[in-house]
Amino acid sequence: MSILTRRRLLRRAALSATATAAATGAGLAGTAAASAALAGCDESRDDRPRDPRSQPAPGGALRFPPGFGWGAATSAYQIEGAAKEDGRGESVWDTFSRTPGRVRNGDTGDVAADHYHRYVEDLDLMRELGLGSYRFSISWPRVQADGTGAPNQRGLDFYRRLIDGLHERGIAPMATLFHWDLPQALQDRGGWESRDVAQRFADYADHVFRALGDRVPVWLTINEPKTVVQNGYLHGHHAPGHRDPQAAYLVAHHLQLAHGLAVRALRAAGGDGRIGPAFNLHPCYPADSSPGAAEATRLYDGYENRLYLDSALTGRYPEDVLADLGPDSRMVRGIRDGDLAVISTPVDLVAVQYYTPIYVTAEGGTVRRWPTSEAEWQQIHPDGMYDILTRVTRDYGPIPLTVTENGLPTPDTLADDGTVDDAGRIRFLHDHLAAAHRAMADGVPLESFHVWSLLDNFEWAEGYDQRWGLVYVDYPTQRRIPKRSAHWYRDVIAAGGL
Ligand code: GCO
Repeated sequence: MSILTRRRLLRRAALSATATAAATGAGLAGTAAASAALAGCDESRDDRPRDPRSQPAPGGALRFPPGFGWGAATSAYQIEGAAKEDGRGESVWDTFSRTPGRVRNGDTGDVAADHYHRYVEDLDLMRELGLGSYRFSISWPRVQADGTGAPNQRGLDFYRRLIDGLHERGIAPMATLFHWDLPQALQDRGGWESRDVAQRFADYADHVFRALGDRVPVWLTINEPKTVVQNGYLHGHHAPGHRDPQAAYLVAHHLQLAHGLAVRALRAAGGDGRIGPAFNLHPCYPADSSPGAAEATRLYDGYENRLYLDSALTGRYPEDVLADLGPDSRMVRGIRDGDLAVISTPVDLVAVQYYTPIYVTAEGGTVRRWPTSEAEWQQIHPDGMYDILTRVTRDYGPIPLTVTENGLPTPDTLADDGTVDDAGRIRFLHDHLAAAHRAMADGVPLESFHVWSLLDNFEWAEGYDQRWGLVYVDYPTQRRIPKRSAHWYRDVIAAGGL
């Protein structure tokens, strides 16, 4: 399967198959392929969220170990707003979201959940939930408006206040250095296609470590490099909106390189902070029992998972993926001596983000096996959480793991009595936490779990249409209303289990 064929086989495949085929005309079946994939859905195996009255009660059988990190996650561009304040520069997402037709309803992150101004209220919400860990991201263009040079003190001060507020409330900060908001000035210089941007990232990371390194126990380098590769450079429905497979995999290499350089920067800066990558991993299963499906699934898994895991944890890119890309691909030509040693600089933990499995046909297409959430790329399959966690431990050894994202969008509405009943989220989280617990019982060193997301927020190309939060945000007033799932999660945390 060549790289061009691969273009339809990627994350959020059903969503993007039509766009990709339209963009390339590369012999893809396009809409027909997407419909055929959807037709493969086995509706008889329905684990759709069930009757809210049968929700499992907290305090039951599944205990998590003392000290387990009960958390929630967000990212800067999705919640902060304050797009032009305190010296913040433009990011690729400012550019992308302001480009007509790129984001649903023309939504942007200009205001988002206004967290930049309401962070104290949000910290108090976290305390009320009983969170032990909060994963957020630092906005590169707040720290360096154009991605280079001296850091912007006002930008760093915001994160210092946030981090101090977490400590005051007994919540451990977990900071992601890059959650997709590349300074636009760096994009103008080639973005992640430019090897130099990896070095710029290391310099930015160094500034952040020196300013905040004494107060952040866990750092994550790059959030979901795969999504930048696939959504940003293959399908074009995320910033910077390119559709260029050759560029995409060169970008993958540079993102991995940037990760390794940032790990080295933390070590050089000293201190006790731990660091690791944040990968969205997808368990890949053959859609049927044919040998062809097994073979196609293996390569698919290479692109989805091993490309990132192997390079960071074993210092090798998977041979099958390199062979598929070909020796003349921009990525393979872009790998220099010593790069893999940098990329595989030892890390302290690996962050796993799990949302959906993928079922692969002998032709290299995908089929749907489980009901989806409002996000049509997301099949609800809690066992996938067990499978991906146990697989990482089996294949890469007993490195500590954290789940840094897991969640779903639900059609939440604010009722007249002021409540938001998101029963589907409770069922989903219950079942995924139970699967994580099972993985731990089978030896996975999982230390924490973060629900995506703390707050409703800007869901990238979907704008504000999808609500992923434990806490409802009434955007016109910016009022926060904890959903039923927030109350449930609070009780789970208090009970130490399900
Ligand atoms: C991602 C990101 C988050 C998303 C979440 C829901 O995985 O795409 O890390 O920013 O909002 O995953 O799609």
